[in-house]
Amino acid sequence: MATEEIPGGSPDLADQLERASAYLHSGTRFLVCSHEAPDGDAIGSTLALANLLWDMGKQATPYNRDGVPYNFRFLPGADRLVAQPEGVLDGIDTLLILDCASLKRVDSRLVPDREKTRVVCIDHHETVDPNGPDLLVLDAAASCVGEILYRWMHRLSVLLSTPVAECLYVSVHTDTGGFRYQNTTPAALALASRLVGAGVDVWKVTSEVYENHPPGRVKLLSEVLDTLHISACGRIAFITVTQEMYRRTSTGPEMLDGFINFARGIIGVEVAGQLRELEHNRYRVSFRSRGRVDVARLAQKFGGGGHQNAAGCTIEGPPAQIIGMLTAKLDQLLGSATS
Ligand SMILES: [Mn+2]
Repeated sequence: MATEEIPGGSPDLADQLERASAYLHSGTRFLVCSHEAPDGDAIGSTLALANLLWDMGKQATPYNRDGVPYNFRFLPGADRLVAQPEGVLDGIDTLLILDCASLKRVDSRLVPDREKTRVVCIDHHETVDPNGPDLLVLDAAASCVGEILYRWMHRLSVLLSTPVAECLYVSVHTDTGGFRYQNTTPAALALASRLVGAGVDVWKVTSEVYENHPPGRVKLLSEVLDTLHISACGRIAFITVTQEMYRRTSTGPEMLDGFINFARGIIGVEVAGQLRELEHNRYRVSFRSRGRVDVARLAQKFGGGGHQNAAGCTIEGPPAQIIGMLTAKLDQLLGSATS
């Protein structure tokens, strides 16, 4: 069915999408990719755009170094997503990077020949890589990258198929936390309405995404919740995930989605952190803020980035030391936030 206008969308975005359309029309072989450890917006937008390109008769390869998480494998095109970097850039004239603006976060093993390959980033995060793409389409007001893609489709006057609508629905539903977060804007809800109108079976999609877990995930959750550490002031909570826990529960990092919300959902907690062991004494730290503390700024101090309410970085050291150090820094930030 035809797309319909949704509220919002800046003149800047319209201009950037116009330029992106020129890349789309002149390109013939596309690689569509997103950040490592993909979430629903990363996979949803990657597959929405791949399906759209296939519908347009283009050659397109969806790529993610970590593959498709188990709960998004039902999405149309998920079986065609490539997770091995060897040869994926061969013959590619246009590289489309979604939901992040840095090739480093996609896969450092992918090194495009910038003479032959045009790089377009479509993102809604405010942290931007200085070694930029040829074109950056950035709308920090967009609820998800899927929303930007929908606006793009509207400009292109392409039809919205049910498979593309399903992928976009996963983008907007997951990135708004099931329409709970601040980014649940009139545009996000209008987009959802259009997508359901285009044939998305809501319960089919949401039960696949949210109620389709292997038993190991629940056992892992039980172990992770045992590590809950709440600061003396009660406003900062951390959970820790180790490689040993994956081994005991036959799981992996792809099973962690949403665990941090248990820490954030505690009365009085302002900031939750999750330490995920990458290797001995090296942890990926994710932050979730209830709003007053800008965790993207904290993450940036450690070379990471993200949004005000959700950000991450990598820190070396034993967990107790990392938690102690971050708790002290967050105590300061919370002090200044309350004064
Ligand atoms: Mn996103």
